[in-house]
Amino acid sequence: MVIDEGLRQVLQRANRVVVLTGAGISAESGVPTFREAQDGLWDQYDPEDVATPEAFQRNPRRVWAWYAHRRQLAQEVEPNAGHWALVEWSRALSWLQVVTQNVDGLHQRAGSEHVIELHGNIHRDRVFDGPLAAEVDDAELPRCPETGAVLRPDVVWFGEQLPEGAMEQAVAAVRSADLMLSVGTSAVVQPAASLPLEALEREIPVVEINAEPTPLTPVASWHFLGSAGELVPTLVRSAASG
Ligand code: BV8
Repeated sequence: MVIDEGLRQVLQRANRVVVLTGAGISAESGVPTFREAQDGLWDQYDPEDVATPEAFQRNPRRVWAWYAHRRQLAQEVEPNAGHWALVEWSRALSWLQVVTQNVDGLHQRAGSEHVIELHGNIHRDRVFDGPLAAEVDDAELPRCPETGAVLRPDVVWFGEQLPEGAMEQAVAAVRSADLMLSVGTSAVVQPAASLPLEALEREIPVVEINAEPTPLTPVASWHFLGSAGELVPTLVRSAASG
């Protein structure tokens, strides 16, 4: 990772940093990325088949099996050097705001505070407020102990609104930042993917760290191809080197 003079200056002057993260920052903890989560056991389903309200309405048992599998994985792993480096950096700044698309809760486990979870959290459940398809046998489904209502994972599915206020908070953080990072995301899912573009429109530098090029790569102020677990700590060390 070659950090040129321009980036070194930006890192050293940075005081208010927003970091957008995706599945790539959790990959080295052993959590399959969202795309990989469709491999192995799940390669026969595409996200539209298991991560939409319609999929749950039609086949809640199958959707629960996928989320229970991923919840178990997320419970068994630990944060990695990428998560930890953001916590360390936050201590040297006025503030560092993590805005994550991940539902695994690893940023919080590493010690990041006030994390904005744009797509919810796989460790939480909430009541499913739609009707289930008539033919569904809902006998085995998890239910709210108080009301008996069918529960669903508290994540945002495709076609669903983000949690109340999440995007507003994220946009506000971007607008008052002096540096933004995009780490480990394929940068295609909206509206999360619009956040780095909002920064660039306001001439706030955006640094991308990802294992492969994305639609953000050509417009990012700097981009580094590689692993978050290695490159994020290197970037943080450069910022702290004064
Ligand atoms: C909404 C939670 C509005 C669930 C997720 C056409 C055009 C534009 C938009 C749309 C469209 N059609 C539909 C839409 C809207 C849709 C969307 O954006 N679709 C995309 C596919 C085009 N968006 C929505 O539906 C959103 N809601 O728009 O509502 C609305 C308006 C009115 C009325 C109602 C609604 C909701 C989207 C949220 C969906 N939920 N997750 C769950 O997790 O099960 S999305 C899920 O996939 C993730 O959360 C993440 O956001 C997204 C992409 O995943 P990534 O995190 O980027 O992971 P991915 O695997 O893709 O990439 C990982 C990257 O890391 C890779 O690039 C890889 O190279 C890299 N990597 C791997 N290892 C490493 C690494 N990098 C560094 N180091 C490593 N070690």
